[in-house]
Amino acid sequence: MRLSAYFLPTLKENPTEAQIVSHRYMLRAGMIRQATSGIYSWLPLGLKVLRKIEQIVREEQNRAGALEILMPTIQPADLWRKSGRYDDYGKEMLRIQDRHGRDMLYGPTNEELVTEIFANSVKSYKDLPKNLYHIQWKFRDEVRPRFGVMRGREFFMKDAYSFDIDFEASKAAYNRMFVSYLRTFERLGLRAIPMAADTGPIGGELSHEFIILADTGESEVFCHSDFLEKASPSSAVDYSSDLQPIVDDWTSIYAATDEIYVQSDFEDSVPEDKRVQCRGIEVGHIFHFGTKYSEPMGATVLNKEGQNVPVFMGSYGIGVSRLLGAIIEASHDENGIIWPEAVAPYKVGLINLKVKDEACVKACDDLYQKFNSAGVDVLYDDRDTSAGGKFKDMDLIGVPWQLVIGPRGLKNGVVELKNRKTGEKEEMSLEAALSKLGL
Ligand code: 5CA
Repeated sequence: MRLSAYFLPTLKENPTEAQIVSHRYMLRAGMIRQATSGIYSWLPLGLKVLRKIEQIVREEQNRAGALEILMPTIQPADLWRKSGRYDDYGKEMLRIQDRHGRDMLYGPTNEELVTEIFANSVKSYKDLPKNLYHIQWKFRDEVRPRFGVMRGREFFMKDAYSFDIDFEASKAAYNRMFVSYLRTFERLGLRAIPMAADTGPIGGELSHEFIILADTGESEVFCHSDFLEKASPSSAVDYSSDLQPIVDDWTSIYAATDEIYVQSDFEDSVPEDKRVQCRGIEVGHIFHFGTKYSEPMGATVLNKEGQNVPVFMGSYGIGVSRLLGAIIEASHDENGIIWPEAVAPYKVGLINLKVKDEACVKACDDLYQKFNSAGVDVLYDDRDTSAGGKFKDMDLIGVPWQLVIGPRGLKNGVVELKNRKTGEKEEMSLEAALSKLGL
């Protein structure tokens, strides 16, 4: 992408409404704009990262055997009356009426709708297990929307729903999602810690929140420092095998949010020098809730004995749009964002220091062509602006590599390659720079 043709409305000043660094940088880097409280438009740079995160989440869901569907954002209220949650959900639910006066709502989550889809189509234990997921916008009329995409009112969520014949099978489904979450967050360059958690309005008896440690997080958390060094399951993990040992390994050491934290348990199970007490951002939440929805909504199947039984269910959420904020909170410096390569909007920022110099233009245009043909995402700063401004913008938007082309360097046959994360700058031949960038 040529910057001269892009839409990247960066801001020099810190927007006053943004209290935390990720919100500030997302506004300053021209990634999002607020439409109204807790509701955002996604500009090209923000949308590109959102899509990259979404794709990693999708790949790991598919790998774990979940099947992608797409349910609507608007749902009929009657479905929620059936489960008994229409009144329980309170003011957080955005209620709407259509032109015929029928009650509708903008979905805050999808247990009811997916249970109905399942109930209408699956009749036998032979069709189980099933796990259906979608990645769709949700709306919750939060009391205090804040911190940009971290706590929005409209936000993008991956939600998966598992259906099984009994508790044992349902626990195996829960374990598959547990392991796939560890892998997903690892691929996103994050260390997310599974913590025993409260189930809130979703309900159920077994639940883990996946939490990233960060000062700006909304929850207070307590855990063992060993979590910070633990290796995540590899891509070779076999989802058809028994995953209980992996789940046991990740749940045998202490980690809890303040909602269920018990001081004496923490102190008894974690040596003093290993105790971590800090704040965290919830990026995922998984629940097992048995027959809480299948029973009232009539989601039953015939079991081996020919009896009709309600299915055991779980639901599994990842805050896809929240993850942008969480990644920035975990990876930034005073100059801007530092994207992990897996989710970076562009891998290389190509900076032409002098757009009036023919040799520079030719060298940059050639390079731009090369990157594009090799399928390397490149952002080419071909604007007629100051070098200082170009460096600042490139640092702010956090592209992992900056390749700087100037007239003096070209004369000496060298270019400059900067690593955004380490800040290291190196002069080298163009060939050497390209080979470092995988070309
Ligand atoms: N139905 C279940 C699981 S599918 C559910 O809704 N779980 S949840 O309420 O915990 O939400 C799942 C994830 O969405 C959370 O872990 C969080 O990362 C994200 N999330 C929840 N509320 C918001 C919000 N207001 N803004 C941004 N992300 C949110």
